[in-house]
Amino acid sequence: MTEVSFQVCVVGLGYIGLPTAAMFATHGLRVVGVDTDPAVVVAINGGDTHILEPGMGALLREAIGSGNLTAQSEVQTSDVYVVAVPTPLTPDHRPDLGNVLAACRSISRHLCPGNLVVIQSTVPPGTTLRTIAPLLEEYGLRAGEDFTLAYCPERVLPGTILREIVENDRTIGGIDATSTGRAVDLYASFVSGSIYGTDATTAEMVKLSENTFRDVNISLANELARIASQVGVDVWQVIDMANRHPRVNLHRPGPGVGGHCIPVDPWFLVDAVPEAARLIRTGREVNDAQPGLVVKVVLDLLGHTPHPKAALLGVAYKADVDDTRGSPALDVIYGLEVAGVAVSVHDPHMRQFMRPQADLEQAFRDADIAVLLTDHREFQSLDPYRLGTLMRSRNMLDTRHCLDADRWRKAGFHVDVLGVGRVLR
Ligand code: SAJ
Repeated sequence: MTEVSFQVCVVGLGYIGLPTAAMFATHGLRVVGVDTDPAVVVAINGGDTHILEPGMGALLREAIGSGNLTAQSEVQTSDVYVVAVPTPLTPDHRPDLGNVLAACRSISRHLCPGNLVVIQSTVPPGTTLRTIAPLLEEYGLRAGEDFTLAYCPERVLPGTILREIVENDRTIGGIDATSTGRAVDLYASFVSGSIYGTDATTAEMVKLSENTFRDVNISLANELARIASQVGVDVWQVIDMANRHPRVNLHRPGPGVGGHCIPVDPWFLVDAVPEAARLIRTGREVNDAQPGLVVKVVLDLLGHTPHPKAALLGVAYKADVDDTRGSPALDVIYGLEVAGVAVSVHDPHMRQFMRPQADLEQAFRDADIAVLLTDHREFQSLDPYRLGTLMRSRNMLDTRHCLDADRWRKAGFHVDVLGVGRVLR
């Protein structure tokens, strides 16, 4: 019998895996976290978090200080294995399960009778039962008989992860009732929310349905913005008033849908059952077209300005985070630069970005237009009078309905707001 040094092995130490590993460790379990990035392993063992999440540093130091958490680059023999690795899309919008399958192959070599394996990564419906179980059985153990296997999706919101990872209700689905029960007991070690047991495929579908609900509803808001622009009404006032209805919850239009979940997960359903997932595919296409519409509006506003320059406010995919993964701002930058517009980017939340960042005044200096792409809270207190004096012409396009347009207009700006008075085709 192989000596078991750890109770839980968490494979993947990203924005889900690291908080999860630290939670298990600070609730009395001996945990080894595994990551393929040596820099991540070194940082975590030194108590330094690479995940910029409020409270993560303190939780990690508590976990490391307790002696219950260590990070390594290889899977270690444990009682429980948790897979929390990314599942991105291929260029043709197919699920890329490479990381999950590699993690499961590493685990299968260590599997012993009585072990539990939990998949947290977002996967297409049926993956745990039909793809992962057989892969884990390659050394002869039988899923459900020799080891238990369950799917436990995560639904934390970046920025509030450490509260939500404990308080959110959870869905956990096993390949059989015993697997469900064992996984529920594991997460009950730190989860205060209600835990709902089901089967693995249902749990996979629950996760995908949550994010697809959001993506489709954002696409509805974006389509209403286009219609409102052409009808000649203010979509933000329409949404605000429609949401006074006790059962209406229209989402918010924007320059597109970013992050590495909302724009990704719906494609898992489209890929699984393409002939049925028509609305879901259309929603994705509507949202993916938003950055191009923003570029078109900016170019319209710039007209024939010689050597135009745009100041972009915000590059993160959503307010008050420092993450640009899938950010629509990246598409806007590309589209403007391809059209010959010089672009300077200012984002107070970005510590490191793929291009030199301008400070606020550098960004606005000699600009012909400012485009707000991310509604970071800092932008609401910008001084239009000071910034206006730096610009060549005072144009502002607010794609998030974030600014006080009247205040900017009083400072001499021509202000356009996405979905208000500007025809979005
Ligand atoms: N967005 C809009 N309009 C809206 C809401 C969002 O344009 O009304 C945009 C945001 O600006 C952003 C993108 O959509 O670019 C995604 O934003 P988000 O608020 O959905 O945030 P995420 O992706 O960080 O978190 C989502 C959450 N899922 C749901 O709310 C159903 C979170 O609970 C999940 O855990 C997370 O995806 C995930 O990792 O799956």
